[in-house]
Amino acid sequence: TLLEAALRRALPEGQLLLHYQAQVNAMGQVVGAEALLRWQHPTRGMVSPMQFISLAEESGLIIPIGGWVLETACAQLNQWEKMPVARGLKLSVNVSARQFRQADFVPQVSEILQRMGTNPALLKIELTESLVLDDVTGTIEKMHALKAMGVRCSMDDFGTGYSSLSYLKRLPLDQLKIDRSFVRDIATDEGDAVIVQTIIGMAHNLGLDVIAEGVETEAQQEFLVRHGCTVFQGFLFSRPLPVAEFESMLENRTSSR
Ligand code: G
Ligand code: G
Ligand code: MN
Ligand code: NA
Repeated sequence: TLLEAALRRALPEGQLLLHYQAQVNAMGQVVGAEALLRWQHPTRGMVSPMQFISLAEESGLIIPIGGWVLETACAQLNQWEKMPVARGLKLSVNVSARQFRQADFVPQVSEILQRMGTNPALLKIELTESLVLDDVTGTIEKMHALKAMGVRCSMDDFGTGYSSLSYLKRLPLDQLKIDRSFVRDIATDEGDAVIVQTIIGMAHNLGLDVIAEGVETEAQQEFLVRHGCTVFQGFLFSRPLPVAEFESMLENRTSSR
């Protein structure tokens, strides 16, 4: 297709970039960021990942693109380590099923970290429930290998898939990320409120960190804090930003404290 041909050129022509969305703790400090892929096309404008990630998966282009995302994330972490205002920030990277299923995914992550000289403890891989369910045993093995390397894993969009408790406890996860569809109506929908409380309790009982995504209002944050969730991501704090704006935001937040 036309879009596929254009996407094929995106990487060599330097049209891909990462935006960064802050992850904030209960004290309002930025403790990390999520890297979100953007495609700046010369005539189509900014193309959303919603429009091209599935195409990248089907065409196999996600393999080189996913490698570029990991390498760019590591380069960014290296930069941030040199900046007082950004030192120690963790960076979460979304990995698609097809990319994760590659036999050499773990060696590839290792190779990039080593070549870039990046501290593995600063990198977090976001996986989805459907990716895990594709091949539970294989996923567990790969997650153990990542953990041994010092890389952390987070379960993205948690609650939207079909995770069972029996294998959730077998996964060497570090974090559950509460899907924003549950956070949206947390203050008004009793069902969503119960689901969110249950996810937070489950995370704590399994010894996992928990982060809520899609936090847009003070009321949502207050509910989350009241129920023990202490890390947040959402428009209430910051939109996904180009790196220069992300860094300005860090400086402004730090100097105004
Ligand atoms: O920021 P937002 O609208 O842009 O992201 C839309 C979707 O694209 C989300 O589901 C997100 O997980 C996915 N996405 C964003 N960046 C990446 C990436 O680098 N790799 C993969 N596989 N998915 C991504
Ligand atoms: O699927 P994943 O969680 O990786 O994708 C993150 C998506 O959530 C991106 O599309 C990002 O732009 C979007 N997002 C981040 N914060 C908010 C928010 O507060 N509200 C809404 N509606 N979307 C958000
Ligand atoms: Mn994500
Ligand atoms: Na998500």
